[in-house]
Amino acid sequence: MIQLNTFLTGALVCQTGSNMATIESILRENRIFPPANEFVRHANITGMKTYEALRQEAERDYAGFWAKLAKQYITWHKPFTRILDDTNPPFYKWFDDGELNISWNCLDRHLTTQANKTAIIFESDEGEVIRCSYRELHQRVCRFANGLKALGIRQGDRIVIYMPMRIEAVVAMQACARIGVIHSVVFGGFSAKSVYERIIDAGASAVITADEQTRGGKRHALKATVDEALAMGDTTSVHSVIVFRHTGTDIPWQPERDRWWHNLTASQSDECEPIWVNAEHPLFTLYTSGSTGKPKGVQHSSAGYLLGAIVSMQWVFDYHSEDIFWCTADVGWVTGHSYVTYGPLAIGATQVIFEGTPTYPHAGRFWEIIQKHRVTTFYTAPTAIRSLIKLGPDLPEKYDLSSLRLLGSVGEPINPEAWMWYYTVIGQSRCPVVDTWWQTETGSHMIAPIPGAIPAKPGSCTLPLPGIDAAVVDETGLPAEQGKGGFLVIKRPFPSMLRTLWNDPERFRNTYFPADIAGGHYYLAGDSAHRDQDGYFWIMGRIDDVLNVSGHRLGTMEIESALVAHPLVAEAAVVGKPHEIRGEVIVAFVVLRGKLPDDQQAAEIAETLREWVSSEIGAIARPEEIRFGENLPKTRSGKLMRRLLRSLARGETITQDISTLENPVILEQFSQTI
Ligand code: 6R9
Repeated sequence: MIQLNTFLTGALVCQTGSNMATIESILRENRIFPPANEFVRHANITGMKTYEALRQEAERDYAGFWAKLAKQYITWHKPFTRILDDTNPPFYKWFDDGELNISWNCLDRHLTTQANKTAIIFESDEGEVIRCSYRELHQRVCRFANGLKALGIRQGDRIVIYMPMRIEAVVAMQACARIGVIHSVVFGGFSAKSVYERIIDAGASAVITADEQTRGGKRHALKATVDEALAMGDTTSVHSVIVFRHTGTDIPWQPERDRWWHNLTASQSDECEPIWVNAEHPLFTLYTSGSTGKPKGVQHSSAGYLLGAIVSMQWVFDYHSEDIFWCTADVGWVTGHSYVTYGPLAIGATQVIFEGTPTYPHAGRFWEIIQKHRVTTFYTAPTAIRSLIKLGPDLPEKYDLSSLRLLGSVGEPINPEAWMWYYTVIGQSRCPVVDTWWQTETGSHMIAPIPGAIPAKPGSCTLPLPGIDAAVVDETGLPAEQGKGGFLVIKRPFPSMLRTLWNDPERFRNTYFPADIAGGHYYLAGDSAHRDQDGYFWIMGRIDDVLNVSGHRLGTMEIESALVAHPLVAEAAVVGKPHEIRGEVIVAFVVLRGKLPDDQQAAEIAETLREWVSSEIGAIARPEEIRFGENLPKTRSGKLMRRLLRSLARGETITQDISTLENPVILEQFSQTI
C-alpha cells in the first residue's frame, strides 16, 4: 500500500506546484457573496440558522435524520425498518430490509400527478428538438425493458451501455434499473480496449450501443468500436448487442448477436411491471481511475444512491417544479448518472439533454440553448467555463439569460476568476453559484453551498451538506490546523456512498478506508483540502496519481501502462502540467527502446504515441507533450522522481536534490518539448 506520508508530500507538491496559481489567488480571496434577497425569498432552505439546525438534527440523531429523508423522498414498495447496518465496516448497508424500484421512483410515481409534464427537452448536435413527457418516457422505458427481458436478460445481469448523449441513453439506463439489471456506462469517447476491459470485468451479458454518435458536427463510430472490443478476447458472456439507429450509416452486422433497438421494442408492451429490489441491490457500476493501472468498478446501491441524488436536487439545486434544469455532463460520467438520469427524474423535473459541444456550430451554443429553453438551473464544469471566458463577454451578452436563477460547477476546482466571470457575466450577479465537491464514489454532492443559506466564496465549495461529516485531517486522522492542508475525509458512512469495488472488496477497503487513518473508519476521498477561519473547505487537488484533465479523472498509471505497451517504448512516466483552460494536460516522459531519436524522428514517434494512447484509452488521455530521454530520473532505491518530472514539465528551475541521478544529462534531454 502507498504510504500516507507519500500522499501528503504529493499534496504539498500540489500546493506549491500544479495548483500554485489557484492556491495563491485563493489565499488572497476574501470576497463573500451572500445569496441575493430575491433568491432567498423563494428558496427551499433559507438562512444559516436553518442550515445549522439541519446539521444539528443530523448530529443529534444521525440515523434518524437520514431515515426521515428516506421516507420523505423515496416511495418504498416495502418500507424499511432498519436504517444503518455498520456491523461489518467498511461494508455499510442502509435501509437494507426495504424494497423499491428506482425506475418506478423516477417515472411511475409521477404519472398520477404530472404525466404530461415534459421530462426531457432533447436538443441534437444539429439543433433538432425532441420533447418527451413523463408518460412517453415511461412507455419507452417499459418497451425497452420488455425487449431486454425478451433477450433473456434477468435481474442481477450486467449490461455495458456505450451510447451517444440522447434520450435513448437515459431509456437504456432506466430500463436496466426497472428490471434489476446492473448497468455500466462507458463514456462514448473511450476506446475499444476500454470497452473490452469493462465488459470483461463486469462479465456483461449484453452491450447497448448506437451505430454512431455525433458531436460538434463530427461523427464517431460506436458499433464498430464495440465489434472491435468484442473481438479482443473471450467475450462469450455477451450474447446480445443492441444497436440504436442514429446516423443510419452502414455497419457490420452479426445476425445471431446483433439486434436493432427499433426491432427489439416494436412489438413490446408499454407496460413493464418493475422488479422490486432490495435497497442494497447494486444499481450500477461505473469505472473510474485510481492510482493503479486498472480502473476501479465503483459499485452503487439503489436506495442510498437515489436518496443522495434527490436530496441534493432539493437542497443544492433548490429544485422548484417550474425549473428547467440543465446539466451538461455526459451520462458516461457520474455527474450524468446523478444529475441527468436519476436525480432530475426522481424529483419530477423538466431537464434539457444536449448531444453536442459548447461551441458548435457557433461559440454561443450554450447560451443559445439557455435562451431557447428558458433554462433556470445550469450545471457545468470549470473547463467549459474557462474555454467560454476566452471568447469574451460580448458573446453571452447577445443572448437573453434572464431565465437563469442558479448556476453550478463540478469536476475540478473552479479558480476564483472563472467563478467571478460565471457569477457576473452569466448569472448577472443575480444567481448563486454552487461549487459542488463530490466524486464518482460519493454518488452525490458532499460539500456544496445550500444556495439560499450559505454565503459563497469564489473558489471554495463552502460547507458540507447536513448529514455529511466531512473533515480535513493529518496522517493520523486528527483534525488539521486551520489553513493547513490535509486529507479530505468523511468520518461517517452516508447513504449515497459506494458500497464496494466490483469484484475487488480488498481494494475497496485499502483505497478508501486505509487502516493508518483513524483505524480505517474514515472514508478517504483522495483529495487534499484546507479549511479557513469560517470552516469553509478549499479543495487543493488529488493526493494520488490521478490527473484531472478537463474535469475528467485519468490515472497516470493507466496512461503509463498504455505507453509501455507500445513496442517502441521501454519506459514511461506521466505527469500533469497546469493548463489555462483544461485545468491540467498530460506530459509524458518516454524512454525508447534503442537510441535517442533525432528531432524529426522524435516528432514522428511522438505523434505515433499520441495516437496509440488515444486508441488504447480514448482521446481524452492523449498526451499534450511527449519528451524523450535516455532513462527516467530515479532515486537510489529506484523510485521514480515524479516531483522532478513535474518541475521539468512546467519548465521550473530545479530545486530538488539531484545528486542521486546517475545520468544528469537526462535533465537536459527531458527539458525539450516536442
Ligand atoms: C463529480 C466528479 C472526482 C474528483 C474529486 C476532485 C475533483 C470534483 C470538484 C473537484 C474541486 C470541485 N472535483 N468536483 N475538485 N472542486 N467542486 O467530478 O466525479 O469524476 O469521480 O472526480 O474531481 O479531485 O476527487 P469524479
